[in-house]
Amino acid sequence: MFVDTAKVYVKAGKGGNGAISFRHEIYIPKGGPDGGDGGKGGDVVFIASKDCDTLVDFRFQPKLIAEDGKAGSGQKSSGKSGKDLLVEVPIGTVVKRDGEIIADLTHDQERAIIAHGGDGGYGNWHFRSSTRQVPKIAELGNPGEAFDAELELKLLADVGLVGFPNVGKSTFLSVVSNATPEIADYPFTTITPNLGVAKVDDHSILIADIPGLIEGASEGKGLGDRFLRHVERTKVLLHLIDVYNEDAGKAYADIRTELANYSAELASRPELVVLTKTEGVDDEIVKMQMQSILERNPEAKIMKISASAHQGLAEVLRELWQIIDTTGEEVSPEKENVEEDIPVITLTQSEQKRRPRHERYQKGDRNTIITLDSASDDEFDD
Ligand SMILES: Nc1nc2c(ncn2[C@@H]2O[C@H](COP(=O)(O)OP(=O)(O)OP(=O)(O)O)[C@@H](O)[C@H]2O)c(=O)[nH]1
Ligand SMILES: [Mg+2]
Repeated sequence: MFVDTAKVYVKAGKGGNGAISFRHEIYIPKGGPDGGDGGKGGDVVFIASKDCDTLVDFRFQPKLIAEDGKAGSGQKSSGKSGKDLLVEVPIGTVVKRDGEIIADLTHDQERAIIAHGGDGGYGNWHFRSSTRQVPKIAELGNPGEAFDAELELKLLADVGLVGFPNVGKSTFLSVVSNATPEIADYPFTTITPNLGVAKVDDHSILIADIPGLIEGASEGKGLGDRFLRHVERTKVLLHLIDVYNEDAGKAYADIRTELANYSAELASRPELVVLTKTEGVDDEIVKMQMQSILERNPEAKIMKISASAHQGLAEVLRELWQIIDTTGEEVSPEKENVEEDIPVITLTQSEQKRRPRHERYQKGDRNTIITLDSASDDEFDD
């Protein structure tokens, strides 16, 4: 099952509590405090993996909970840190918290900490001083971050195939790449996106095939525009139009309208237009259809192919490579946002954010100090 959105509850581990303990040793009647620190709670970490291609697992496992840190103990022993929970997600997974992007995993094995584990609390050993020789206080561990994370898969590819149903998008993908999409002579054969790698000269081009669009897709007609998210992050759109269409110009304009309704950014993506199924079609008809598209967009770059007769394919791939090559950096608006104004959660940043615990304690902004009222004075051998 191809699932491209999911909601999961993530909960990082709680930090372990600091210990309140005093040395008990024979011949040392007044053993000092020796309560160790609590261990850090485990993080929930996402790892992008090329072996994972859908978010379906999250439907069955909607709670991701990392291990708590262990409490400290006597003899200044620190508690063990909780284990991080490592979760594989498909490449192209965008993670949001309250609608804001907190991670965007675009490369194989890229990692992001989604929920940070809480710090462990200091044990009483840290609170000794010349005036406080019997510190009966220790810190509680901090809770780990916990929230509902929204996951969205947006495929990353060089080329996105768009067009009406049945124009030959999947056939094109199947003849130029290693992909084996379903192909049939009826609309909406493709109901989930397919990826394939095409090779031309010495270049590899990653192509995403999505279900066909129809007029009104942006209002939910047909399969709607929900699959357009999978071509949102491609560098070039390959717009396929059936040469047998009554009016190729209108077909072109209708799909352009749907793209524009979905996103202005997507509509301004570099584009190559291709007339399909042209084997055995009179050159005059091909020309007329091209002319009709040019009337809608005089700038359109139009080529013709026949996937079944393997005509014009290398030319189209070469042209696509040219555009990809001159487009430069990956088109990934969301990613740019992440870098510009949304703090990416990484270990280093989060660690920077954390003030040393003794500082927090001195500023008195922490109310998680536990006192050991119940710890009687016989803890401390008077
Ligand atoms: N004659 C001819 N038929 C083709 C060519 N390419 C595709 N077809 C036929 O067109 C029909 C639709 O092809 P698909 O590749 O499934 O079309 P699609 O655009 O992926 O369709 P959806 O997934 O429904 O959006 C099939 O019957 C194909 O065999 C071609 O070059 N020539
Ligand atoms: Mg298809």
